[in-house]
Amino acid sequence: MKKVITYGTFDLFHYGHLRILERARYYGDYLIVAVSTDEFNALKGKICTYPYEHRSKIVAALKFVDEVIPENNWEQKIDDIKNNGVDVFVMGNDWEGKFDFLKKYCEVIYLPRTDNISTTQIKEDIRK
Ligand code: C2G
Repeated sequence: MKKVITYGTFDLFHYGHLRILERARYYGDYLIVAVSTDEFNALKGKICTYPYEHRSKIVAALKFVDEVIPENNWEQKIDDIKNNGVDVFVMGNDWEGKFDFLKKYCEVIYLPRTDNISTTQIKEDIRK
């Protein structure tokens, strides 16, 4: 079984999130999504609208997501890849090159982001 992993906050879940997860899934047969905990988001300087419990359940409900794990820190990716037998690491290309150090452990793929949508944009739209 070819296993894929991807990471993210997935706050105010939107179509861009859906597309990256759907595309990631089809690089293998099993998709693990590591969702950033509220504590880790604070480290990333992100204040989430939805708590981890909600963000992780929304992602877990998607038919092409097989497993959700917490992302607690920047350092866990190598262990996640080794411990879960991951073959492919996928991220949106706003991260292009940032995770090339993982190429020693698995395939690293950056996919084009979905244009004109972001959690930040949604928050601004709601404020109008
Ligand atoms: N994304 C996308 N298109 C958008 C918005 C986001 O393809 N319009 C992708 C991002 O490139 C990322 C994923 O959706 O691969 C999740 O995005 P965020 O929730 O913003 O996650 P981020 O803050 O980038 O956290 O260790 C990695 C971090 O956890 C990534």
